[in-house]
Amino acid sequence: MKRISLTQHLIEQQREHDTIPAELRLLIEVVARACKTISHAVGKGALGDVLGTAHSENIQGEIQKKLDVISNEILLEANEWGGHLAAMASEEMETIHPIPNRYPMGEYLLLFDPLDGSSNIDVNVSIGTIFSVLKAPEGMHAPQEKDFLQPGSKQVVAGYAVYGPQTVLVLTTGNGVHCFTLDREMGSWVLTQRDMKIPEQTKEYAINASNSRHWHAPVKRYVDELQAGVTGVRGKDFNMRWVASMVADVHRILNRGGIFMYPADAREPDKAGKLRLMYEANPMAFLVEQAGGAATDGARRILDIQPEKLHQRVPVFLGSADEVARVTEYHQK
Ligand code: P6P
Repeated sequence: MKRISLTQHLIEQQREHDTIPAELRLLIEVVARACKTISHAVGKGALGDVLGTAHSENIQGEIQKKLDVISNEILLEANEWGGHLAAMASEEMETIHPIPNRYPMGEYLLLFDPLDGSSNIDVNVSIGTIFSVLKAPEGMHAPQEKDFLQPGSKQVVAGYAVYGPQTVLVLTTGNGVHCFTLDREMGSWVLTQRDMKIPEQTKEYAINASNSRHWHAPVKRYVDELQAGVTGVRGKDFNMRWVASMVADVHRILNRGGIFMYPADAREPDKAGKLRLMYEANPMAFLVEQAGGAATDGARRILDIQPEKLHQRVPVFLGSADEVARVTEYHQK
């Protein structure tokens, strides 16, 4: 594949599809640069005094790791001066973050999980950044939470970075899913996979199986059938993976197929699973659908869900289209 930079790719996409105006290209390049900075910080590990907890809690009531806070700051600082955003929202911040008055306000809203998979930080397992871009409502002057509450189908950009053996950036602007690998010597993002596609069939599933006694019947039935393998109705054996970093599991699925599940379960009946709609499920659903896969909450297409709260959670079933259709059908029965 001809090795082109992120900038050249975005300009070529703009020429071909007219979907990436200059302000949006700037936004993507600024976020990509911030992911480079986060990758650098993550890569220091114990040498950089970045491991361990920050002795603070986030809105989710989760203890923040130092790198959660550092990554959040990196994204805020990188994006607030550029004039391309009206406001930002993050898993690590209770309320939205309007652009300070000293900077011009743009027409986009940026949402992110600055460092997803925090339980893996201190043990050197892949983690990542997830981000989503919406357009600010017409005529909006002072951004409020309600301006962010748009269904995932309104996203104009979604992407993630994985800080793993390689640092990769996976991006969609609505015309396919493309992967860039960080060339650390040059400090540049290089296009390494164009138009990623998820196989409709798979032999791999991802779920935290330690919760199986809490699963509702449709999930229990679906996973039991996978585990029965050739001896059961599926007639073939399956393999299981669970990284406990959504970005790593989704990246594997985009590369070789699979189904990722984080269902609601009986542990907390009024809690709709663990993952957040606005900055985890929605961006990943946009990417997965653009790669020919599917993403539902067990009943509805994730991208059709009308959000009610910025940090609301949602059950997630995403990946190979045939498997998502099957487990979703089981929920209808
Ligand atoms: P569990 C990471 O904390 C995360 O939000 C996702 O990245 C990941 O898929 C999930 O939670 C892991 O959850 O319950 O297995 O630790």
